[in-house]
Amino acid sequence: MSTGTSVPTLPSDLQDLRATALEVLRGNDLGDVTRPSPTLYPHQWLWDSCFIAIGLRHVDPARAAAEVLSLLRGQWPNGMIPHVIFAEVDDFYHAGPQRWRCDRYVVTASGAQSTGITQPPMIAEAAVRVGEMLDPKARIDFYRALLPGLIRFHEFLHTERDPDDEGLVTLVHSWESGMDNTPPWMEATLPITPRRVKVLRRLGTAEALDALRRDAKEVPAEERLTSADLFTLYRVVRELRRSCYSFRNIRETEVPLVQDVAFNAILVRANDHLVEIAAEAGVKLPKRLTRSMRRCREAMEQLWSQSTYFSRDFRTGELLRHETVGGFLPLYAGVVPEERIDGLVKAMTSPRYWPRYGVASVPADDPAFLPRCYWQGPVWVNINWLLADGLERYGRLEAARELRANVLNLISSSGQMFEYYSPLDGTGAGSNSFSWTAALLLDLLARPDLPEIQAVAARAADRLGTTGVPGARRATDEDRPAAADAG
Ligand code: 2M8
Repeated sequence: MSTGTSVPTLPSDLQDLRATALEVLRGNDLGDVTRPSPTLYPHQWLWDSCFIAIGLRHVDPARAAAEVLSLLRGQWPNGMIPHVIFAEVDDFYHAGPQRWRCDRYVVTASGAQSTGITQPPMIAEAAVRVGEMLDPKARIDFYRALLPGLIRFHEFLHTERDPDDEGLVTLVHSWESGMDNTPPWMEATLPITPRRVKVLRRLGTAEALDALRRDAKEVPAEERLTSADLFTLYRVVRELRRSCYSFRNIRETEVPLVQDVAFNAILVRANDHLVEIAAEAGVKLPKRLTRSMRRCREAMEQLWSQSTYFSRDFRTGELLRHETVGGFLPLYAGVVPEERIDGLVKAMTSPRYWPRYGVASVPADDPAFLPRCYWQGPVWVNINWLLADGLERYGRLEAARELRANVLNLISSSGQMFEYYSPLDGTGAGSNSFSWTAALLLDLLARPDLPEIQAVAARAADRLGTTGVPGARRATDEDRPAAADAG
């Protein structure tokens, strides 16, 4: 990674924040891949690398392109790009290669070890963002290098994971959604709880399992999923392994099968980007794939009910009526009819999702809500990036700025790159020195409307009685250009 020259237009205090972000990325740099954090996540994760590339492009576009291309190293012969490609480090990760034993079934493109599941398909988004920073020749070369693998990945999702041609892609593990312990997923996973966990739960002694877990050595257990949930997720891995990671076998087991709303929304957007990438590289997409893309976009409508979007159970066809931030991601996909937009914006900025900071991963009035616990309440920077991007494309510039300003306030109040933040008091939680927080901060700081975002952040900080963003008061209403807000 290059040194990342300073950005001349940035106030000096934001330069410091930027320097911290760069330091985090440099510290997590493993060569041409970046790990999410130094201790808890020592390998390469699919969607993490994509968000990381979106930030890195502002510092070193060639390195960002390498980060995206490196995901192809893990590609399976069936087209799947795995959720984790294991680095050759001493394995202290709690769900390392020995839990998956995938090398018994497949050889990845590079021979690297991997998990047997995938993750939200952010690759095309990252590719387009990185492509914007490359000169035309380098961009076309990059797209051409990426396209064959990327097309096969999208084909895998639309065929292997949509075997009944319903339009929506089905996930086989909550880790595929990226939102590991989000309530609808944990509900769907309940039937496969191992017997010993059920017994311990019944006896009220499930914390006896705490001593057996590795992840809680890095981060306080109360900021992670419960041991009962974790051991249930390990059980799902065992079933997947026994099914040789083939959907045809998996569907015959008790493994939860979910048409995840956020994943499918990200796929719809990724498909749009794939069309753009292929057009620029002069590559024709297979007809069957373009048909699947269209059907996926149309099928998103089946996930809408009354006031939000939900995930759906693949086996029963029933919506999993448990609200989460995932229900807003169709905004990112661009599939929401105009008459629903203001209602969704109102909901995401209401005290349920924005008690003090937003947008929370689970509404604050949900019985499962825990402000500092992983995907059960905290604010995640990557999800807010996706939501702001969607809002902007719908012309809701003011709302997009609110989200970005809130993220800026959250990060700058501690000056550190946490994995997630409490929506109640803004404190950081989970792993520290977390790569996608750092990378998406770099992306935010490079935005041309940064002065406007700073002004919104300053107003929010005044309202909340907090210190707010360093340098924010330099961008007052007076010195900013006439706002062209449509939102
Ligand atoms: C978290 O998930 C991993 C399993 O994939 C874990 O807890 O060990 C999630 O937040 C996921 O979305 C993220 O990609 C990963 C690495 O940051 O960590």
